[in-house]
Amino acid sequence: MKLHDETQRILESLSIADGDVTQGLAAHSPIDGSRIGGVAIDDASSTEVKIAKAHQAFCAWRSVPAPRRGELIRLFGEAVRAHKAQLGKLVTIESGKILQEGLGEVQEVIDICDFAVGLSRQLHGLTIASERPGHRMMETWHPLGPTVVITAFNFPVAVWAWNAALALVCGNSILWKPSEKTPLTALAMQALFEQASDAWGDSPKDLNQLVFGNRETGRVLIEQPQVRLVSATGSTRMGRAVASSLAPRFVRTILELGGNNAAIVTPSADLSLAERAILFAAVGTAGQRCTTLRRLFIHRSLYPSFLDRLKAFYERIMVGDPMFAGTLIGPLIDANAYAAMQSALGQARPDAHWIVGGERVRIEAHANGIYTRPALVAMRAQTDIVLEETFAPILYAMPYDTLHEAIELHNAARHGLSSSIFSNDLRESEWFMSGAGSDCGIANVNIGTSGAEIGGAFGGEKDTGGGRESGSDSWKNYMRRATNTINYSTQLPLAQGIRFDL
Ligand code: UN1
Repeated sequence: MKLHDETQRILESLSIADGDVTQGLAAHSPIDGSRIGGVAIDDASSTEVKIAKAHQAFCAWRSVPAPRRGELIRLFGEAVRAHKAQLGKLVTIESGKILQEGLGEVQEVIDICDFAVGLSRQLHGLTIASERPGHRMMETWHPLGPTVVITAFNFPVAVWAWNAALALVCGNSILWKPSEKTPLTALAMQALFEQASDAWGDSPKDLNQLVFGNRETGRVLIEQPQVRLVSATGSTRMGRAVASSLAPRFVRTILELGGNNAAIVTPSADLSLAERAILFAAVGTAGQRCTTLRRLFIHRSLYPSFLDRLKAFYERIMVGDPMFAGTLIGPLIDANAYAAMQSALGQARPDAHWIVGGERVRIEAHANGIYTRPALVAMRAQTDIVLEETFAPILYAMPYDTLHEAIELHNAARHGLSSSIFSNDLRESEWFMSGAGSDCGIANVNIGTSGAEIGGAFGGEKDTGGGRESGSDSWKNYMRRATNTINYSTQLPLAQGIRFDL
């Protein structure tokens, strides 16, 4: 069946009638470059109307008890669970990631819903000892306001869900601007969300609204005074523009702006475990995850032999149609990604011992899909191009002599998202995770840089933007904190012992 028909069949099974609009934003599949549907686009005035509706929805939703808000997310999560197979396929068709990863992404949506449901009964603050007799201090957490969520093509549904599931149980309303490259998976999520809202009962309308458009729509979206939080995933350039336009109004941001993630392979590493972990992290999702492994520091004693092992995998790993069971690498998102990859390899070449892979793969049935072999580059040193994040499957490998040197090289990147060490030496792994070790938001031992679970806080430092989403106490980003001091005595003692007698 043609991808267009298959896509429309999935959308119909989710009761979506408007996934094939011809005027507006066209959706294409990177599998073969063909048009698979289209959505209507928002202009400045329709975006403003949506923001006003989001504000209204927020004003009603913030007074609904949090566990009741959690019930909506439970219903939504159940709906996603029931449709996991179709949704996983849709993610694969629209983003090009292999079916296993498409299904994994949908599972990530289900997982964060489960997490958010539990959380809806645990939005708790502290009680704090007061220095004044007959007084009590406490913290309460309140809904923050309409929340804008901007997501990228590579995780078209999970990253929205990390934000939306939490923000909704926290009492906020959502305006979601998906990537222009993946509008149909967003339509699917929206349809299931609306079905869950109907099943919930009298939930306010417009709790989650989609905004389709271009950069201009994005600008309108973040310039409205009602918006209190913007959570954006994408390039550092985009994040910098968002942050600087919001700073004068002190609108809160959660920024997740990519990474130039690295791993260190030490002499004590379990090499067969390391090579599998490195491969998944470096070539999974065709190198198009924020958490993709892009730099590898190998102890000099292992440098040639371990690289040879990796090279053998690179030479035989299967690139092709992401729907086929044996495929491990699907297409790149578009021709720009391939051009960026070629340009990076060209810049690396003079400083490389050798490069394996990187060439275009022609898939006969999908002549217009952009497929490439992943590239492994044995570098002489960490040059400027290695310090750039190129959103493609390129892994630069470099030797190191001491762990101190490896950590310095590791932390030299501008980004600070994810990192790993492969070591069975307790001293080395603890050093790597310590304050003097990796400067990233994620520091792993004996697993790769990608594929984080939803239970931990996700995000990183420096050019990654500093935001934290998903698990742990990330929910606090979606709420405002009030400190309450209650005097239950008949006296009025002042703090700091100040006397102010009338
Ligand atoms: C991203 O690439 O923006 O840790 C998110 C991972 C996934 C999420 C990646 N759970 O690789």
